[in-house]
Amino acid sequence: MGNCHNLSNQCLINKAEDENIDLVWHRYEKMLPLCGFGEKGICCRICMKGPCRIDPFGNGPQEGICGANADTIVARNLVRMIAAGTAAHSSHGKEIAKTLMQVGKKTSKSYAIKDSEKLRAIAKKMNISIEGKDIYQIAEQVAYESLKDYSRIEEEPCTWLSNSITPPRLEKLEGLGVALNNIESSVADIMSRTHLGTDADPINLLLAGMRCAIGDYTGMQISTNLSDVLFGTPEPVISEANLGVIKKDAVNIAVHGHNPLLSEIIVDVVDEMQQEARAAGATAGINIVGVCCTGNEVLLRRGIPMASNYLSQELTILTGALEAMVVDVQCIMPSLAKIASCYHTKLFTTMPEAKIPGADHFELHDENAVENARKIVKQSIEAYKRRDPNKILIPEEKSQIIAGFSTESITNLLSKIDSEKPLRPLIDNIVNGNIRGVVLFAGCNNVKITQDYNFVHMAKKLLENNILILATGCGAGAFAKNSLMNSEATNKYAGESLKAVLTMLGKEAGLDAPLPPIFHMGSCVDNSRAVDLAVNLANELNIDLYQLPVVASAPEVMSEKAIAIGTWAAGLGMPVHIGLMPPVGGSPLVAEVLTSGLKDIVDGYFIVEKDPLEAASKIIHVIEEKRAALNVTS
Ligand code: XCC
Repeated sequence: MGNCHNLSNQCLINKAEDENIDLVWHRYEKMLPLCGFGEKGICCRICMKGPCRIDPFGNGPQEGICGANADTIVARNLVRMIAAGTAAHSSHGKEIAKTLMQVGKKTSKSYAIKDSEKLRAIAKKMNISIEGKDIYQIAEQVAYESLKDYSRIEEEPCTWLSNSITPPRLEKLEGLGVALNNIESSVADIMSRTHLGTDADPINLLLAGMRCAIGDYTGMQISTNLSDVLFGTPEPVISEANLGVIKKDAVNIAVHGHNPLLSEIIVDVVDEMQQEARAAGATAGINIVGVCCTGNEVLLRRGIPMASNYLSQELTILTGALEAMVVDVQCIMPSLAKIASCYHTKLFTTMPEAKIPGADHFELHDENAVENARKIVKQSIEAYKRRDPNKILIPEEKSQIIAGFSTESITNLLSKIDSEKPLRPLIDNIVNGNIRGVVLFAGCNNVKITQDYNFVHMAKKLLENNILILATGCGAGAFAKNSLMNSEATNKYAGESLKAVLTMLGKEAGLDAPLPPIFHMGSCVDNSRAVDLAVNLANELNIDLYQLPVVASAPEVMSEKAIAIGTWAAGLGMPVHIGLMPPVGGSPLVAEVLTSGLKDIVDGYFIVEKDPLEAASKIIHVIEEKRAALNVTS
């Protein structure tokens, strides 16, 4: 088979059809029509008297067997989604914190401290004295204090919450009783209060959901910051994205999931095994590529190219040139095992909590991480020998990207212009209107929307209107794949004044081209980086977060984690655009609270709009309103 141009996804979807392989899009078609009760959130499976469903048209039952009405059922279902998202993100952070603890105790065989300067800065932020302590003692104490955020009994708010948001925001959250003291108990609280016959008040449930979502935010702060200590704080890096990064003559290994604990080690061991791969006939050696947020983690820190974001993960195997997919946790389609079995591709699971029938399980622990990573790479080299050349179809499409925009790297760059007040150049350009505002794109792909379409079309309109974009997760993947994260994109899509700012910053960065118009800040847990930047701006201006002309957007929202992120973003005061209605349509009350009532309580709220151009217009309107309220209308 030859190469196909442009339609990189479509040609592989056609290939799947020729080979009778079902992909996510086919399974979606087969699932239609989707369950209307489920979509509206009015199906209750919380006890075994039912399942109950409320008739949304008012003709049938309006109460479940226990008497719970649509408002209670919808609110309970929604907050359980938030709890699942929070559990996922924060357990990721806990793993990282436990690893840092082992490093601090000098019992780790596989990990070390890569960014000691950041570790010291974190200790300072956490009020941990570093006087007379060596780096290991500091690491141990930082890890210990971070782990306390998962287990504190005392009532004071989590350390990683109170040290990372603006003082007025903390006060507001404390006043509402949502400045949580313990991430894990906030998840347990949701499970407990949503048990049959406990909390039936939708507003009380939603408030608990907000507290839990703030726990999601807290866990993200821990994940991002402690990962930077262990693996390095991202600096701008040039790489490539899209399926074209898979090389025909290489042993291709995809790392997929979320937690960098495994992928970092895989990247480390590859160097020593290049020769072995060449000896097996792979003239281009070993090529690691990324998928989803594990992909974002290794892209930002190691420059590893990104093959795919969420929805097209199966297509990486369809290329027929992927020797192995190594997965850790979250967003991994169980279908990968079946598709891999149609090819020579090995699927390796690595975490005790994430096994997939049909995959090979190499469990990753600190004591065996390097050894198991070597075994995985070795088996991938073996798999290369079993490739079927007739099955290979690698789309040529790939885009050049500049990634690696951590809060620190942005601040360092700005400090070249103003070393005393590094944020000033950014603030000045926002105040004078060269940059009208900032939109943080986060969240997933959803099969209900043509993959990446809404991200791309919204971004182009926002850029044209001189709005700077930050991106994480699969949103960042969408922009990376679609050539929106390079200097050319600035020249092509940014409005004149935004282009001028990015050109000036590009010069400061030593490029003879502008910075990209969309800053890749990392994986989903790295949404905390965007918050850090916004908090620094707000503190510098002595205002609260909600006053900034900043909006968050998840146009292709899908996972429970995305619901948790959207909820805390609103809780921190941001208007949050989502491209699809979460399953709350069955309760006009809950829908109204989320899209409007919330604004009176926490300043942030949800804007639901599927059409990307309409969504961009609404966001531009909100940004202009915020500018007017700040009196910066120029
Ligand atoms: Fe998953 Fe993070 Fe969503 Fe992508 S963006 S589909 S959650 S990989 Ni987080």
